[in-house]
Amino acid sequence: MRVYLGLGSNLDAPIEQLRAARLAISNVDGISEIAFSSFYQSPPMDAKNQPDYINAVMAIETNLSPFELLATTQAIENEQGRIRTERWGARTLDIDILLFGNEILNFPDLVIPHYGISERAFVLCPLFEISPDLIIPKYGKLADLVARCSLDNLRKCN
Ligand code: A4P
Ligand code: MG
Repeated sequence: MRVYLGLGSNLDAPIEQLRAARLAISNVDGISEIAFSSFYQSPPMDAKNQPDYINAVMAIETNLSPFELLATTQAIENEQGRIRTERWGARTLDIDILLFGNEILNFPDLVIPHYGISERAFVLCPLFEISPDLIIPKYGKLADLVARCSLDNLRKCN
């Protein structure tokens, strides 16, 4: 199954956090990396007094189920020192499952496509960079979503 993961960090050397996460994810049995986007910097959404985020998107091929994958990505978040204090608080590593093939899942603890995918520039731009032709279940063509989204505060780092 082709899966897209959104990675984000705004603490403790964010680019290094994302590089470490990429390695950890690629090393999981049942996961192989297909593509990894550039890094993108942006201010935190709706939160003040937090450092800027670095975000990236990773495409993988996996034979894990959606919930196995969620458990795996949460374990990697925990290994990289994330402490969940407040929702939307600053974090060393956040891994969101953006897309799982063409599946639509609506469980309390797993919503796919990820609920922010259609409007967040820091998700849409790296996704477009690695898979410009994607059609997103429920939301339509990725290219149309990118065209509608404000890119004002997003900066490509490399
Ligand atoms: N969950 C449900 N669906 C999913 C999914 N598709 N992938 C559940 C991953 N997790 C999913 O997540 C809370 C719960 O969401 C999990 O227990 C899981 O069962 P969390 O990672 O513990 O908490 P969170 O990340 O603080 O909440 P949430 O809702 O994931 O926040 P977001 O939407 O990820 O936003 N600004 C910039 N510039 N860049 C960012 O990356 N990120 C956030 C966090 C805020 N502002 C940001 C950024
Ligand atoms: Mg999250």
